[in-house]
Amino acid sequence: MTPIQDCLINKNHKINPIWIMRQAGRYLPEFREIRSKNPNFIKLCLNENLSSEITLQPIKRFDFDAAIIFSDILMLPYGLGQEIKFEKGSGPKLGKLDLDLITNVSKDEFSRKLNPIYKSISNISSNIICKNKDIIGFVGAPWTILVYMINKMSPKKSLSKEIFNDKLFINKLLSIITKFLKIHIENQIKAGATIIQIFDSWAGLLEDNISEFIYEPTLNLVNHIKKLDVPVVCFPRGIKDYKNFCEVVKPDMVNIDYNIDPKKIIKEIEIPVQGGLDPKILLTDRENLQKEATKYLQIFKDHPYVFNLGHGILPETKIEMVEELVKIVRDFK
Ligand code: 1CP
Repeated sequence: MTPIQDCLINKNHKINPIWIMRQAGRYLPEFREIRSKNPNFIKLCLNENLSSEITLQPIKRFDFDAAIIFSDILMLPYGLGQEIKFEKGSGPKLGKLDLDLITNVSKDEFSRKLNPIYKSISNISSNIICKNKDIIGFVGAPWTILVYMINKMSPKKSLSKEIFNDKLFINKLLSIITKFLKIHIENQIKAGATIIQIFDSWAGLLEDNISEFIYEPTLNLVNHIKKLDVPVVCFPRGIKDYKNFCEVVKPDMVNIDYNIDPKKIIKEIEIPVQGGLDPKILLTDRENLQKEATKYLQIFKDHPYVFNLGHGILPETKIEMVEELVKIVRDFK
């Protein structure tokens, strides 16, 4: 059994598994090298040989307990035919959203467009380096995908709140997105994904309608994944009430963000927990890293806990600090 699956099932497991969000990314020189020769990000995600190689880069360096497939949550709008470009420095830019067009996309057409991702998962899962490791497939939560599809860029850049006024439109779009997320998840599992993580990076944008726009569509996905007999991890970043989220959505594990007090979580949440450490801690020094990482390990020492960060690793992170973090987690007793 893999270390993470053991942690999910066995309350008395001893060692905390570790992997890192965005572990295949710009902090790695070997990733930057491939990226510099491949300026088109979508094409890179759809190059099964290169995406497999990138996925394995952090495994070779740090021997993490899970490989997360190198792809992007925004491959979903791409699969639905919405234009998408990643421009240097300004993040993703999406084209016109045509509801009639995406309503008529067939399951086969969608799966065919994203097929290199599934081939890459299958490559990785048969690679000997991944023996006894989980292969993490992932999707964006319906709400987060909807935000990008309607806003057409990162809400970090700009967000006009009026776009969320048309509830009928939102519900229609959420239901199309959810239908295709299920197909994308099934395809990833068939190809060899052993865990699915749902990233709801913009869950924190909503103050009203949380139940309708976040809980219900996510619960729908979670129930679907459970039927496929694969554990599901939710990351509802920025949500205020993790306890309530877990009670309603019931994922197998929840990834907490770095604004959440782990001492509060340990009292409130019974299910396995993942993550939490602020990625900025990796930009400080070894002593501080030791102190902050040990804080999480101590707090969760009698709770099923997978070590991870409270958001993606930052591109300016030094390799030595990641090596140090892995050592701290593996040496903790
Ligand atoms: O070289 C580059 O500039 C590419 C940077 C990059 C990378 C490495 C992007 C662009 N996506 C990815 C890969 C990626 N994205 C992975 C797989 C690799 C891994 O984790 O090791 C995963 C799981 C994601 C997920 C993802 N993409 C999320 C959810 C997690 C999170 O960070 O909140 C989101 C929101 C995206 C959208 C996205 N992809 C890339 C950018 C610049 C953005 C926009 C982020 C924003 O709105 O600010």
